[in-house]
Amino acid sequence: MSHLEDIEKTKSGGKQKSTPPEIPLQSDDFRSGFITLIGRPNVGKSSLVNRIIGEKISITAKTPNTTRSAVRGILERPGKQAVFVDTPGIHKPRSPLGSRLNASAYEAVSDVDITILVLDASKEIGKGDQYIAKGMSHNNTSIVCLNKIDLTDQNRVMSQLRFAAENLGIADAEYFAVSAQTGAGIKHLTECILNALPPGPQYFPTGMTSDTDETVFIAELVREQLLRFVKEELPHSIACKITELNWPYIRCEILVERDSQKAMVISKNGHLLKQIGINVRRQLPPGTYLDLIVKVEKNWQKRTDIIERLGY
Ligand SMILES: Nc1nc2c(ncn2[C@@H]2O[C@H](COP(=O)(O)OP(=O)(O)OP(=O)(O)O)[C@@H](O)[C@H]2O)c(=O)[nH]1
Ligand SMILES: [Mg+2]
Repeated sequence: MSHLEDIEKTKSGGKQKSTPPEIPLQSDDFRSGFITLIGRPNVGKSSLVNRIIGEKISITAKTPNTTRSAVRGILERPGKQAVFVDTPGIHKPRSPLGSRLNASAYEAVSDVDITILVLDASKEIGKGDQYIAKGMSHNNTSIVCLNKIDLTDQNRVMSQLRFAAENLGIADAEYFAVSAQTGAGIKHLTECILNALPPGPQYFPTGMTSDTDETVFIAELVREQLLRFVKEELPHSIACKITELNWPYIRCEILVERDSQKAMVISKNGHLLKQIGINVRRQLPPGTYLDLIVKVEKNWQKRTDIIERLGY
């Protein structure tokens, strides 16, 4: 079930969350597993999960540190279920929020069946990637995925793969060259992952593509649109939270850290906010009324109580 189908249910049923359908009895040869994607910020982890699942599971943006918590996308095939876990980009933290994002990525790699280290083919593979590779568990299947190959030529792709194989120190890794943008290499990657799944249970009900709560997903859609338009330090200072969902009415609070940022988000005549509202509503069922409220929560990135309250 997609997020939007969930909202459709809210519309008709008036309930905030739909009751999950019963999980059918499964045969002994069912195969399943958790596959976590890790990597530096902005390498395209969320774009890859969306491309593999075939719908928007996790928001993406040009700015680094877009993903703020582990996000699961579920892929089904007859007798198989693969749960892909998108994670925040691992980076040098400059705030308690940054530390929380890193911790959330590391939590998501412990005890999974397959770890995918995502690299950006258009950038030099560097210390950041090596650092993350070192922290990878050696108890499970490791995949190295060179993404954004549409931005570079075949020779560079080959030299990047060779460099990764010689310098990242990941034993027995399988290497893939893909583009989340064009879809190149994705089918092959997906098939290999499905073939590597160990015997296991069906973790989620049939037809479910994500387990993200619909209020969290809508707040993310608002944040994604804001990230498209705001500049400088603002992307890191923005957080969104749905405070009321009573279809067709949805109230979303946009937190910023300073009064000057509030003015930037509201902008002259509320023009920016209006545009954000239009772009988000386009992705929601027709008739949705989205109320966007901008609030100042001084230095929230440094306040662990607020970080926790926001669910990061
Ligand atoms: N050209 C090209 N751009 C890509 C590709 N994959 C992702 N991008 C772009 O790269 C940027 C970052 O993508 P994300 O998927 O948000 O990256 P991420 O690794 O999830 O980033 P964080 O959540 O910040 O860690 C976005 O502007 C994407 O559109 C690709 O294969 N080719
Ligand atoms: Mg991301």
